[in-house]
Amino acid sequence: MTQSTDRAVTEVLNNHKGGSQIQTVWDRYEAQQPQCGFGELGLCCRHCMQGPCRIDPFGEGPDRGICGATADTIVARGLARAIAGGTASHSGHALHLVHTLKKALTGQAPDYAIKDKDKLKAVAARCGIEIKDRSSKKIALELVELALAEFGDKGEPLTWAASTVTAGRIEACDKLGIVPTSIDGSIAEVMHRTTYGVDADPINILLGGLKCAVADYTACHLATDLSDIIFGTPQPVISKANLGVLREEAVNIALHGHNPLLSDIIAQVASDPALITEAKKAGASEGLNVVGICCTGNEILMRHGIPLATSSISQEVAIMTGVLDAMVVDYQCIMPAVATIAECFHTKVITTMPIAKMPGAEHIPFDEENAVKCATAIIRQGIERFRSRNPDKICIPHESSTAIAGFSAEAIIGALSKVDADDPLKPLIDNIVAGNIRGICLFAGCNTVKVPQDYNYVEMVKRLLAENVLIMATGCASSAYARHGFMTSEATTKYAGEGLAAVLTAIGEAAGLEAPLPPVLHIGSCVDNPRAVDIATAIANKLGVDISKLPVVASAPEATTEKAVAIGTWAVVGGLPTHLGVIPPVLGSKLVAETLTSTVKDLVGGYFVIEPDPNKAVKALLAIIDERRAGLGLS
Ligand code: MSK
Repeated sequence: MTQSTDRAVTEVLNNHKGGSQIQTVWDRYEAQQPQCGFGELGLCCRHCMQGPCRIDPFGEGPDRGICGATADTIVARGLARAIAGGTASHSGHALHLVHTLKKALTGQAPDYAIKDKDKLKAVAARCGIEIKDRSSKKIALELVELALAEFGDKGEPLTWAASTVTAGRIEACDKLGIVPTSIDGSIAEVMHRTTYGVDADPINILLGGLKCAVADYTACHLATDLSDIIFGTPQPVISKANLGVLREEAVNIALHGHNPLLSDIIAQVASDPALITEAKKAGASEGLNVVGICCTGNEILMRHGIPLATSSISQEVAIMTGVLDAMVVDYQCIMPAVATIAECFHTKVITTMPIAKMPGAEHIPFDEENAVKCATAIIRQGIERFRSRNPDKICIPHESSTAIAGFSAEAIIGALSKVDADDPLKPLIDNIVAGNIRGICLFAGCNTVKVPQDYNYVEMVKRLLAENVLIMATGCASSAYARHGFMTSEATTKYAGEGLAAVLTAIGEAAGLEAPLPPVLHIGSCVDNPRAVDIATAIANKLGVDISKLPVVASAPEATTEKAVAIGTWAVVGGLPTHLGVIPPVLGSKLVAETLTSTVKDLVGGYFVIEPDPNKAVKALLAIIDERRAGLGLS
């Protein structure tokens, strides 16, 4: 199978100088074939030591596990646990930010501060905190306490969820009994109810999963808000994306993972003239070159314009260029294989978080109380490692695309306000009503070895843009579109339908760009998906309808992680029809599959569309958009 549609990735895979013993994610996938059919269908249960149990999907063998659990129960349990896993990741990410902001406010983490006071006030006001005549510090301290309460036993609906969605969403969740009152409590509840001998009702288990997904949304939104407060709310920025951003004459340091807490500080410290001089003295005539991988890459691209080297699935390939001097990782979506591949090159892999170590990597503990010192030490490791680079192993592809990123909800509203300062949403809504914008699609999620890298993303977006669907993207989806040149003004001219192109041109010119806005708006990392909900909620509230009525859909055509499962599930609860291009392990239960793709529609308005073929997926999404337009009385 073709590994990737990204020419830079295939160039390195075909020409790298690391030796024939190198195995990448695609080789290991081949080595795993054939994969377990029971696992693929979700019919394997290992929740107790009497197992593992497997249900025969053909009805010729066991139809129950040893405890008596049916296929429906086993599949529902597996899905709920995946949602809990994703939620735990986002909870940890968000809580880390809350603790750091608290330390900054109490003087324990002097390298952090409140960078965006307007965002602080806006978030605090939304959360019901008194703003008038109070200092930023007092407001922030109260916000921190409110945020901490979201993780514990709050006993009432979570503020970050309840204050950011339409009244209709709250009502729908209330009716189903899926309003969480604690982020971490929701995770614990799923783990409890899916352990041996607790919840055996598949529908009840699924409802627990939906509730946990709402907690995941809460954690994501909280993380986005706090990142913006501490590091600044992204604004449009022009940069480059793809492996061609690595430079032979510079010390190349890749920042990989998710949380901006370390990467943002490294991004700042990397412009220190003394460190640049050290790099030059080591022989790197172009000094330091910090690049991003995965969602840490998206965070520093959005806020600092730092080039994005590649996405999660091709993280090993960055090392195989032979010029990556250090790969610095925090947590999530980091393959342990990077340390193995690094043995074939000079790259130093540096882990930084106590919960995310890796055999073969060097661990430099990250300490927010000494963030700049820690970042400086890490950069020096990269400079030192540059000295042992082997010129015979260099294989840098030339491929890189211009990418305009930084479209936070505030940046989008800001651009629209240049068209109508009094009523910024009006131009967007007017054009949706007129059909110039047929609908909006949020692309989220990862890459997977099961699809040639980016293939589904690119195939789908070309067709949707031609049909005047405006695209927002996060996570590895945004990386795909950045690397394939969809985040440029030229892409609007090349791919957007007439109506969409006219709208993007008018906004771009009003905003002083003298060119159209890109047709794919990079709205952030995977934790930033709530930025799209903020836009949808604003549109829905202005129109006086629920989100579930809007011609807005979501797609994760190459989903991989448990985090993607959690995000997809809250998108459904949020009222968005959500396409998955990879079949999740639920087909072993007709009941669960039908509930997720059909029954849930009547309950929350959103539902999953499972379609591996990108062309059929586009047709399905366009039909849904048109159905929703008709529901609003729009042609
Ligand atoms: S990095 S969760 S592979 S989007 Fe956020 Fe990409 Fe998916 Fe990780």
